[in-house]
Amino acid sequence: MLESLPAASRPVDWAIFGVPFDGGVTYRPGARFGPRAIREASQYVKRYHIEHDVDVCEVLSLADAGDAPVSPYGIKSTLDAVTQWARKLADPSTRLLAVGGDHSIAYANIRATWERRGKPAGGLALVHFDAHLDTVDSLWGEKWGHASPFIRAIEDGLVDPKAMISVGVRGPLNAKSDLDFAKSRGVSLVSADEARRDGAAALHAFVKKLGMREAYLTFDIDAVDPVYAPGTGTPCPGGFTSSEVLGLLRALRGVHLSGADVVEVLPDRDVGDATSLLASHVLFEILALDAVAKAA
Ligand SMILES: [Mn+2]
Repeated sequence: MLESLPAASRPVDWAIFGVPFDGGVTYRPGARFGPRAIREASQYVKRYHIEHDVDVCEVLSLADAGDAPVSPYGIKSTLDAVTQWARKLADPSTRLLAVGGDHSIAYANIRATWERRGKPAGGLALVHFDAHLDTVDSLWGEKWGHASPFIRAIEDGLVDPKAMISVGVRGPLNAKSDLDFAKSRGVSLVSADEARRDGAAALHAFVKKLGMREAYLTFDIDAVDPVYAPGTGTPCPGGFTSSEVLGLLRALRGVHLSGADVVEVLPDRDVGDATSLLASHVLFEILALDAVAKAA
């Protein structure tokens, strides 16, 4: 019955919300202004996806849920406040798409998503696009920064490392041992070089292995080369072009998404809104993946 109503009249499939917080950064601040820049850039994103042959807004009911509450003075207090707020958003079946903010905020959306999807034992499967692994135990005595969301999520049982794939990782690193945690827990690592060679095949195989199991998608814009996404806080050369990364996202066709985030857009360092515009298209690609899965 509901399906016969226009998408906008149905319960919300995806609540999209901003998390204007950058208290977790190690280098350049400013990602707190990401949500408003991405909202602005998203005005020029249209609804029909050519490659997936799907009208995203016809299939999905979407809502901008505004911004989550944050405290610029506290990382953990912000993550707790965002989790608590996101936990109760919209319909219980509504999935959450968080727009950062720095990558520390992924933990809050992952926790809220894990709870809303029925606290799956062993944690959520995770698709992770990033130049960095973000599994640093602590920096300057702080355990909740943007370098640490996935070590915390794995420790807390919210993410299943054996069902986690990190795509776009590249160096230089502080030490070879920076990779140890992810490797020891069984995370699949696809470096930027490997992804450029056969990333689509690796993602396709990952989706096939998941089958009906849902996955959360976390997308750090610094997976993309700073030439294409200059507006970010910890840029690393050797990343994907816009076209490459959009192709990799499309290679996830068939995935069942539990939730997602797009983070680390820093508008003050952007050039011609290229980074915000790309981020808004990444949001569209994520929604299109869900639309095509639902339409299938
Ligand atoms: Mn990151």
